[in-house]
Amino acid sequence: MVFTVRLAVLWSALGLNVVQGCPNGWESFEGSCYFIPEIKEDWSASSTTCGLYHASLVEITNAREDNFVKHLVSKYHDGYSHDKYFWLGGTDSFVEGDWRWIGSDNLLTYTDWHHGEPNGHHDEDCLLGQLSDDHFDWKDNRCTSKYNFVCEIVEDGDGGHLIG
Ligand SMILES: [Ca+2]
Ligand SMILES: [Ca+2]
Repeated sequence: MVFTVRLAVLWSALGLNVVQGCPNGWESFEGSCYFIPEIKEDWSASSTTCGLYHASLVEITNAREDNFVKHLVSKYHDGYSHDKYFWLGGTDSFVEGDWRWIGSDNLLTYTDWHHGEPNGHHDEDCLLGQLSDDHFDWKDNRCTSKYNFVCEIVEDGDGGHLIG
């Protein structure tokens, strides 16, 4: 896994475009590529790390993608059973209550908030996915907590995956 990650970074560093498919170790779904690095970081560092792969923290825009990400984190959870929290790309750190995706700056349209969330107001400005039994839903959380996270490379306009 470490080798494939380094290879993906190397490709990015060389500015090569992957015309179809995803870098080794990344999973493909409806034109995007997804990856969960084997590290835990705070939200900002997670966002920076995804950027090293020329990706962003994942942006979930519909129920299909939500379901795909649920399966992705469930699979990761099978290997690391204590890991059930994953940073997602949403934040309201700029304007309280104005939730946006960090990659595109779009407002959240589709949401999957856990009952009663978001509830942290100014204390919780980052979007956390929580895996519990058969559910995967969202809560706002303190951005400084360290968790796993999901990176996404979005397909470019020409139908290829722009990497670099
Ligand atoms: Ca907030
Ligand atoms: Ca909360």
